Amino acid sequence: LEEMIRKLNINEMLTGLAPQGKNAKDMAGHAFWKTQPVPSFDEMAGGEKIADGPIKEIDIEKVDKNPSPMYPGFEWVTMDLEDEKQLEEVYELLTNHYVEDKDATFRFRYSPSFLNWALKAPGWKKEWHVGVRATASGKLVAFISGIPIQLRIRENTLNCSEVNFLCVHKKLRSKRLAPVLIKEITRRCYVEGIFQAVYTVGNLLPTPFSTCRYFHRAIDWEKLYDVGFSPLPAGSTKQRQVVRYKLPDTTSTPGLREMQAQDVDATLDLLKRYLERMDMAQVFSKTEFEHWMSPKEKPEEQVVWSYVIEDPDAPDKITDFFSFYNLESTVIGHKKHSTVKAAYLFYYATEVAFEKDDAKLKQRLNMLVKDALILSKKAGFDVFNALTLLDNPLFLDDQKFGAGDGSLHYYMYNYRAALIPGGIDAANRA
Ligand code: MYA
Repeated sequence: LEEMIRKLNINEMLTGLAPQGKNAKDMAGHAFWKTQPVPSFDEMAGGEKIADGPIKEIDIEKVDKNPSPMYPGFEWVTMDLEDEKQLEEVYELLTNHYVEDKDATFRFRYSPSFLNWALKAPGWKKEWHVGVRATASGKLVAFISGIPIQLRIRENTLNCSEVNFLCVHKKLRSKRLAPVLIKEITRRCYVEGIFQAVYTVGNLLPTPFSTCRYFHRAIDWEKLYDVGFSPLPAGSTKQRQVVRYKLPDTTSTPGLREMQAQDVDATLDLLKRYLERMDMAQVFSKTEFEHWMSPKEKPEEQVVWSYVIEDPDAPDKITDFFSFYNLESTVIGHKKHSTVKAAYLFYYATEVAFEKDDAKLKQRLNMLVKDALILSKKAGFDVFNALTLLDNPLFLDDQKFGAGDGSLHYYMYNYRAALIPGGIDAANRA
């Protein structure tokens, strides 16, 4: 992996873009995005030299008080996600129409408890859960959402919204409804005095300031093979693959246990210090940390798993922390398996990161992530996913993660941000 990353031109690696004006006409082809306060491809070819800052001033007095007109036959609706029925409607829409892989084999299946977690984060606003209904049937046919977050990009901390779950019913695609939804969530953010947003998209749009690659680690290789997720490598056998991904029954890090309420202060302190090493990170309040790392659902609806390492020599001292969350995917049209259960590596932190000893950090992370894999297996996951962010490149190869074919591009709305190196570079940043 290190080899592969070094060979790539840094700009191309980060954004998938070829600089020197080659993308200029692509920008002109974006009828909607070329009208929006986002940097052009050409501007971003400036790479890491760009000065961070807002693109335009917004005069809150001039922001429309009402939504723009909706297409005839459809109407705006503010979804009330405290109402289980409406939460279920969003779940249904996403389950049938949200993101698929490029071969349409898998589609994300965010559970209602996941949506509760992701859309009702501390400070959430009902007005930022925007739907479109067909007037005659009342059916929910489109959705977009935002939640308020504090985001630090290098030395600047912004109050912004994180926009997610943009979805248009398959029958209404390519009718320019997405730009209407994006303009409406923008208006609703402006109304609240929020003038910047962050969002991630698999597709390339104008213009990412960072890009990560997805990596996958098989837990139940045979199932992943059955559903067409994992190929059988040439020269290998099924049996050999199963052996390759076998994991021990028990974890090995001394002092590892589930995170509990009394660990929150120490763990948040550790995570904050760890994230300071990064160019960009969400700034968590205690309430947010509690929400994201320890939601309180029934066990069968569990979304996030969080663990800490309590120093065996100094009880109450938390030296490490890791978490992962549950996001299933529907296996489209498969006879035997209806879903793949994926664990996504979420936040983690370790005191070892402050010792500035890469070899030691690599060793520690490998131990922690191996335990995370073991715990995810116990919890019934089929695959464990991670992106090339934080210090992840230090363990991906050793823990038998393989590169997926998906990338995740990071975007800001109404903010210009110099490119943020991902992968190996980020790991060496501290
Ligand atoms: S990413 C997940 C997006 N959802 C899916 O992929 C689910 C499956 N697909 C669909 O539901 C539809 O295909 C969607 C597009 C709804 C994606 N982000 O209506 P159209 C541009 C931004 O004819 P449709 C997530 O949720 C496209 O380039 N723009 O297309 C984060 C073209 O513009 P241009 C997108 O296929 C969302 C125009 O829309 C995306 O029927 C962040 C075509 O419109 C996309 N994912 O519908 C949103 N896909 O001509 C931005 C297409 O210029 C938030 N387009 O190229 C910005 C911040 C707003 C708040 C600001 C506050 C200050």
